[in-house]
Amino acid sequence: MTRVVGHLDLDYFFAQVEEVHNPSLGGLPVLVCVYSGRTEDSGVVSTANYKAREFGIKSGMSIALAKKRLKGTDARFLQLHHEMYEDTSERIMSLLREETDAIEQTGIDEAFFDITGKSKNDFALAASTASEIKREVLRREKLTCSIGLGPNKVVAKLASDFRKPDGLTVVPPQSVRSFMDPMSVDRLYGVGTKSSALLKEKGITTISDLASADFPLLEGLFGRKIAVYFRDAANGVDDEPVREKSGITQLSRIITLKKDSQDLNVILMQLQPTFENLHGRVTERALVFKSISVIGILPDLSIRTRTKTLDKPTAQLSAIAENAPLLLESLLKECGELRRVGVKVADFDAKAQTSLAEFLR
Ligand code: TTP
Ligand code: MG
Repeated sequence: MTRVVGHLDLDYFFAQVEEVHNPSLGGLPVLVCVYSGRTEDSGVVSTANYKAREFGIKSGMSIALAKKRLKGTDARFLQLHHEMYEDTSERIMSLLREETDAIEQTGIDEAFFDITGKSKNDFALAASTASEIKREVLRREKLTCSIGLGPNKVVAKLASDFRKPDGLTVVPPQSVRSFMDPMSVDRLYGVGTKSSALLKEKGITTISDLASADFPLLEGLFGRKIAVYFRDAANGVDDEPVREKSGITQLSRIITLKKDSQDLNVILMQLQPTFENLHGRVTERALVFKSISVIGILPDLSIRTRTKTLDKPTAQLSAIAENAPLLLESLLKECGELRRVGVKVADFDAKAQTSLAEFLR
């Protein structure tokens, strides 16, 4: 089935948020910097507005070099306000969630979204939805963003990057090849610096070169799995779904015992109902876990834990229900009375949650 997938990326995000909060910055080169504190100018540029970019300013550049390039201008060098960017990002992601069928956040200022259902598979309708999203972001947050639309994530990502700032680039299925073919191979989602250097050594410089490259050659360079991904992506083929990631590293549930206790059965009676609750939260998020822990909090509030690592990841309730009592028994042998007790699952299987392209990045 053909899909309509979008990618949204805020323009010069940290610097733009700073401009919104301080309108007197309007029109000036603005740089948001990470100061290391060693000397007044040690540190790097996190990002810069487009005015500053006219002077060759880039993310990651040293502050000292940026100052040199901007000598004689009225440039403003600002400190990071990470919480402010996080808050703004969270509001924009909720907005995007409201306006689309599904989203997948891939960074503080970017996300894929799926509007196949909402646009009834019609790219013209999808384009007006994308315009509406841009208008809403501007209305609610006073921020501009760039959006790309395509039949999958690979194309959508290239499209959002194509026209910036304040861009909207729509690439329907019939235009995919002509849109991608002339682009440099390192623009492709998942092709990092190392892979692109290897490809360029073999004379593969454009996406079209990669699309028609000898498959055994690619397989020799990268192994089968990655070679298949590169070949398909270069041909505009990508079946990765847009799916929300939890971003969490552990889930736990802790209860306070009715009375401090050292009795395994008494504690288990109270702890058991949390197993199902915890398991429900695991399955809701489609996670698989590889470790289970029991946490005990003593009357003096010190904490003891016991952890079991499983042979392979699982999402089974029985893995919790069978291992937690054994862990609790072993914990009680060592520490006497408990005041609070909990159970935790962690070591979620990253591969189950990450697409190959992201893994490569
Ligand atoms: P980007 O989206 O890569 O950059 P940007 O939003 O500043 O500019 P563009 O208009 O080209 O999208 O990154 C988002 C934010 O992440 C950026 O505002 C600051 C931060 N960032 C860094 O701190 N260091 C970096 O090297 C990069 C690339 C980004
Ligand atoms: Mg951005």
